[in-house]
Amino acid sequence: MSDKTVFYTAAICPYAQRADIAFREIGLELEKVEIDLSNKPSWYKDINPETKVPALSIQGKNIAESLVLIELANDLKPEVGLLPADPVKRAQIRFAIEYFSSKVSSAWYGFLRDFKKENLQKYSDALDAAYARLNDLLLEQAPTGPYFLGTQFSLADIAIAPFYLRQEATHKLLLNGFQPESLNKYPRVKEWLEGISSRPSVKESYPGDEFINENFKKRWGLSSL
Ligand SMILES: N[C@@H](CCC(=O)N[C@@H](CS)C(=O)NCC(=O)O)C(=O)O
Repeated sequence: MSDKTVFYTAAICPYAQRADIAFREIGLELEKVEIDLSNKPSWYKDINPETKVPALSIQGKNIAESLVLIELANDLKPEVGLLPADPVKRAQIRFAIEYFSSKVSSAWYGFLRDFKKENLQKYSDALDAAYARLNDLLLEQAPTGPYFLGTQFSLADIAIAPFYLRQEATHKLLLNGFQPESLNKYPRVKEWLEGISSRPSVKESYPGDEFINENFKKRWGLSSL
């Protein structure tokens, strides 16, 4: 097995973008291989038997799963500070990642699966409830952002940004710029979501709203509401 570091990714995939951001943040030198998810090469199962992206070949080993890979990025270069040393803060970061995924992203996926105007209010209510809680979590860390911890960019921002960007893309292009009420109610949440969206590693690893929407429209058969 070669000692080359190879990152297997796909532009559409938010999980893969998590790893991409983390590798950029630590300045990991790697070769990038784009996997066509609609026509996966047969050799890819030797890299990741689950045949999902992201995966990384490093030091002759193959590692998969986005949350494992962003933790690996932190472990390779702890001095960058993507995860602070304090065990309680580390737990709070991991909790925020899990919370966003189970409350915000799952409400969004649920809405996409049954994409109708009459479901918008329920979706909006779910976002408002989640952002109220996230506001508390953010204020517990720091009174201002732009990041989850305040000024230090961390794994919480890395794990959440790719999902937020894709959600926003659908809000802008398929929901006529819809925004949940809570974003105006909680300036710390708004500042945080803007802060993570404009981080260079996040912007540079994002393929753009149009690309995401075209792909979603094809995959989910969506059109603007
Ligand atoms: N739990 C995995 C999820 C990765 C995942 O679902 N990747 C999707 C693309 S976004 C994939 O590779 N799908 C291909 C397939 O399921 O065949 C992670 O966090 O890395």
